[in-house]
Amino acid sequence: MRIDIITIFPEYFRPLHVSLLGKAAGRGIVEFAVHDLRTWAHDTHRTVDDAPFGGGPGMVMTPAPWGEALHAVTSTALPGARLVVPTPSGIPFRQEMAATYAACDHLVFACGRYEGIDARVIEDARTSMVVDEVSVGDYVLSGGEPAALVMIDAIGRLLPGVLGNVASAADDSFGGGAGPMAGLLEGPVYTRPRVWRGREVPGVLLSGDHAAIARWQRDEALRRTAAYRPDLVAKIAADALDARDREVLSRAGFPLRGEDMAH
Ligand code: 6GU
Repeated sequence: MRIDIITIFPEYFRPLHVSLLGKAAGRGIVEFAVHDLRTWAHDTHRTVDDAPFGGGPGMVMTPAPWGEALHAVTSTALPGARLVVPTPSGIPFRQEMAATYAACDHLVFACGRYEGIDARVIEDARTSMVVDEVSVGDYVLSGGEPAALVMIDAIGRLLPGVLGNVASAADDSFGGGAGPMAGLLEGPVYTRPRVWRGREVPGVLLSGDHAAIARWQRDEALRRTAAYRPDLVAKIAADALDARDREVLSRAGFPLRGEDMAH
């Protein structure tokens, strides 16, 4: 996979050379190219922003440098290249979108600062490629750079050969797909020592009883999801909850729907 990033802060992307993504890049699984937007700003001050038409606070990124930058970067685009524009007013970035992007050969991230990029840049880009305006959560960051890093990390770890254990992606919170833990947050995990500061690892995990372990892990996942993300529990299909699931949720004080009780 090729990932181009256009930004006024190229140094922001140094973390791409670290850890899992750095190793994937070293092995040729992903190739990163970070471009300084100011390369395409031609006045003496290399200006990339201006006051917004219509008034208001902050500055808007001007269209000319972006137009040239996107032309330069996409002139060598691979077929099916997609443009991702991080913005708090975009569609929510979710695990399924990370999986969709991980199946692409070429992604271009256009990182805006200030109050955003002149809207005509996105309109114009849409005439030649698929463009997604994407948000990483309901809070405001000072620019698209940290959001792009978050998305690239989520995408990169899904690329074939990046994760050591192929099963580990399917086990993640949100990664369950059609698996038994689909739609649930992952519960707690433990390792040696068996006792630490007087706290014991739950006995069932040492029992060797794989069915009991799986059931306990599902109970914990249900409890955690009910406590932290009741919106996710509400999204689970009624027929995906067995009697024990409903008992665990009910004891956790989670209000069960009529259709859940019918099963
Ligand atoms: Cl993608 N960009 C910015 N600037 N803020 C955000 C965001 C993106 N997602 C959530 N907040």
